Amino acid sequence: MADIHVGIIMGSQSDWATMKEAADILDELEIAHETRIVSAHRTPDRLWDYGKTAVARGLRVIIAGAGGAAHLPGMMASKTRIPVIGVPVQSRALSGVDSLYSIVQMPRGFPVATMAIGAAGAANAGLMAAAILALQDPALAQRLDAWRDALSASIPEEPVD
Ligand code: RP5
Repeated sequence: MADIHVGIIMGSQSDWATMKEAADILDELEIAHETRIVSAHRTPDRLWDYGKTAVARGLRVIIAGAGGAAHLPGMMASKTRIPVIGVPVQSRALSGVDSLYSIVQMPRGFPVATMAIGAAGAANAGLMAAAILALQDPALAQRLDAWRDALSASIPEEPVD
């Protein structure tokens, strides 16, 4: 089995519909990954253990999605030097602006690469993880280039009624 270099973590089962977009992109690009529910508030010990063991387990990128008071990506970034890509999940009350602000405004020293709110942000998180890994993996770089070319080729030149 391929080594797992990407961890997708999320604050709740309810985030999975969004975070699956990241997992689907990784599947398309044949990047092995794991998925876990890790909540900054409900399972803080699980968060700590995940961050503490991430380097030793061989992870190279962590995609972290959460909504509302979305502290998971930032707390994970404080616990590991592995790049953390944050996905603001669209919340019911504030449409994900709360999630975005919670994730993007990190203090100097502990960055989180923050994506757009919702499904597009999650898909882009998968692509960002792929781009990071492709720097050291020529075969993956080729697959990513082909994926991007196919997307460009699928865009029509003219709109239709
Ligand atoms: C956050 O609270 C989760 O990331 C989720 O987006 C939000 C709501 O969680 P549930 O109440 O649906 O479990 O921690």
